[in-house]
Amino acid sequence: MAGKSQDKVQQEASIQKIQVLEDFRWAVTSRHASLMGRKEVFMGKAKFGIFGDGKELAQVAMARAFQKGDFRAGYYRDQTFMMALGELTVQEYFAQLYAHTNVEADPASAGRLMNGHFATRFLNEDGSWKSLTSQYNAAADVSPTAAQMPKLLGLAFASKLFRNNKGLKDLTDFSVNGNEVAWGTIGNASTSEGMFFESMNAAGVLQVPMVIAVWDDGFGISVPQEFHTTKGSISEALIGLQRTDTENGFEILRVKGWDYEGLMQAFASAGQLARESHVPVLLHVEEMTQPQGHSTSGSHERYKSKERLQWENDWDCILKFKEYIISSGFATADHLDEIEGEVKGEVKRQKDAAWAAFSGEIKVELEEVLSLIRSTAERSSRKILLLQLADDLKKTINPIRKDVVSTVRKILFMIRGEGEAIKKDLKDWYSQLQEKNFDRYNSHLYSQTAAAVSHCQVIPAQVNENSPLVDGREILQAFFDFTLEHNPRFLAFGEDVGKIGDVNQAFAGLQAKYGEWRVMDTSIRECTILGQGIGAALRGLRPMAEIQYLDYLLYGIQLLSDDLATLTYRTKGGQKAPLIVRTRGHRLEGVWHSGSPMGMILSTLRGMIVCVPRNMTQAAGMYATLLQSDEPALVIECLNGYRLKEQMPQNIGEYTVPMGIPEVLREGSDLTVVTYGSMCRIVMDAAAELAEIGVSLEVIDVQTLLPFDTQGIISSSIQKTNRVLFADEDVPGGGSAYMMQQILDNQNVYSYLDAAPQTLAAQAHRPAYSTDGDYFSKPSVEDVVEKAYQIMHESNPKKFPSL
Ligand SMILES: Cc1ncc(C[n+]2csc(CCOP(=O)(O)OP(=O)(O)O)c2C)c(N)n1
Repeated sequence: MAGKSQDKVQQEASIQKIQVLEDFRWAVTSRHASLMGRKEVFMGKAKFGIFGDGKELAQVAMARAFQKGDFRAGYYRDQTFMMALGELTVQEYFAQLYAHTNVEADPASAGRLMNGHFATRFLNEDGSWKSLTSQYNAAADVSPTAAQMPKLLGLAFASKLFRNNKGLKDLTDFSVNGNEVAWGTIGNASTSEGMFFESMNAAGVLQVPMVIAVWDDGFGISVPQEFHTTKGSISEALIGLQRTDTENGFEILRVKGWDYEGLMQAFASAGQLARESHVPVLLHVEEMTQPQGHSTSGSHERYKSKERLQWENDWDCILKFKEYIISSGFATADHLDEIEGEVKGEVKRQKDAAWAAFSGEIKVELEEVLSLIRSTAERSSRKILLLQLADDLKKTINPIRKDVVSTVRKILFMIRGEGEAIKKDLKDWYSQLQEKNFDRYNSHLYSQTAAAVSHCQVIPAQVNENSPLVDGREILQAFFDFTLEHNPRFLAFGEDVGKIGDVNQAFAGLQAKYGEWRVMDTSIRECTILGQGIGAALRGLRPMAEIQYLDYLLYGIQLLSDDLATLTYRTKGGQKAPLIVRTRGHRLEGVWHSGSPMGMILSTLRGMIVCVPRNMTQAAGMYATLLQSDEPALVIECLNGYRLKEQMPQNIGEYTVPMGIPEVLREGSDLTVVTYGSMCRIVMDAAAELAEIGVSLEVIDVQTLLPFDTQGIISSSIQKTNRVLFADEDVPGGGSAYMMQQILDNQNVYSYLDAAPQTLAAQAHRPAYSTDGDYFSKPSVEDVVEKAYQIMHESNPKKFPSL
């Protein structure tokens, strides 16, 4: 084979030199951003700082291997990677440190997340998808250690689907033949988390293109490595995952965090292997440092020995990079100093620009309000006090919005007794500011796009006397069949979902009909089943992840709460993952198969839709609505409803059930009973019994708990009956208390009530086993009858004597 021409060799050397110096520029840019960032916190200009110093070199190598269409799911040290990709300017970096609430200033989180939480925008302003294959993608970070792992698995899983499911091949804005690699980063100590191990095992089983880089600096805050990991090394501990000639598994690579050439090679080969062959790779980057310690919360001199601190100085990756560049002849020490000098100046310039933009917005508000307070003071009897408050506000060093708003609120309270003409200007200004501040700090908990559930088209189910009575599960089966046929992006997976079509057979026969890439089994790992779903939904698919029983949602509730439920909020509409989580719960048998922990769900999953269908007809309609929308949801089917008979709607797959609209199941005049799920049948039975003694119940099925009765249907009912009971099978103070709070706080029913509003719930313990266990643990027909009767007795003891 002929050797390379002299020209070619020279050309390659010059490209290499340009690249090396570019990488050097990024590494020192990032380092100076870290150094200046820490000072900003200590000067009181930002609340907290966590930085990527000591991890720069590996990240420029990762950026070189990262391609358009790829995804990153990492953590708070990844600033160099983001900068080197061109997805984070220094100015944006500082804007986040200051908590600048502008999306243009901080595109990752609009000031909602503390610094070091990275994200790119996947969506246009109207919520439609950008072309993800034409851009670099970073899934929005979360703070809990290792919580990026399940989503990382899901992002990689999506590539697997795109490569193998031919029905997706036209979705070229989302994937080109599943060539996209999902790159993860994690700290060495965080690999101790269960989520890390669960994700690693799943990735090995699924053989997905996931490269997980462990940034190993020997500590987790103050705790040294030997306390974290068996054998003190995650790559040693995981050696059993290593693939062999005959078995699938992981490729495991080790490299030093200061070794530029080694890093470039390792990331390039990891990327290639994952991209081409869908082999997952663990890349253990050892001997990293943390020059400024963990964060601004304290000094690492408290827990690192003198020797360790000295070692960290000597093996600093930028120092080593400089040595490498000089010894390879790419640049002289003077040239590198010159570059670093320029970089430092540029970092400072961008930092100052970020501060000017951040503080400038607040200053405008401050100046406006000062002038308004002064003019209000001229008309007010509290003139001196108001001028004093204005003066104090003006003197505030580095004022923030709270200073402005809190002064205005104090003044408005102070002058509450004065005439409207005096207060008007300030009140009007404050009310406009409240709107702006709502948008800055409180918006986007739910979708604000045209695809929000509230905008979905309502199509009623069509049933008539000829509609056949079938088992509830057959209605779901018909719905899933229709959806698999008509919506190529839809897929379902979970424990026992594939071959047998789930434990209650709503997917029976559908894997055989549509294939293993549409309806699939997973191993027993609730958290990463949800991660698979989040990742696939982030990449434009419509996954349905099944949790076999509601009781086991606990294994995944942290992920749903920290990641999925906050996603739209924490990116201010920059990313979405409209995952549908399907599960079944409420009544069946015993401590772990009949739970109804709605309180837990309602307090942790704000940001998700929560549907509680009373039967499978309603469930199928809810799924249809959700698949039209861009919001993530949890749907809890009734465990005891799969064999109950329902009429098969003629337009299965097409009819929808609106979200947040309760249904009146029975009209009545004495007492409104608000309930949902399996309790609907029990309350309806109780209503029939009570009717015989002249008590007329109005029974309302709320249908969805989030959103909750957006049209005031319950208050209309209470206006008629003047009494209300909230009934469910959660613990006391759980779902029933939530429903009562929603009505009392939001629907102003107090003046219509003739009796105290009440709740009826299960016992505080989990339900005991078997039918008797259920009877003595959960509300029964008799419980509802007696409770409703008691309310009637209190209103009219003569007509309803005590029991
Ligand atoms: C679930 C969870 N537990 C604890 C913390 C607090 N915490 C933040 S970072 C950290 C140490 C992480 O160390 P490591 O994974 O080695 O990453 P490094 O910061 O060293 O890069 C801890 C304990 C957290 N964020 N999340």
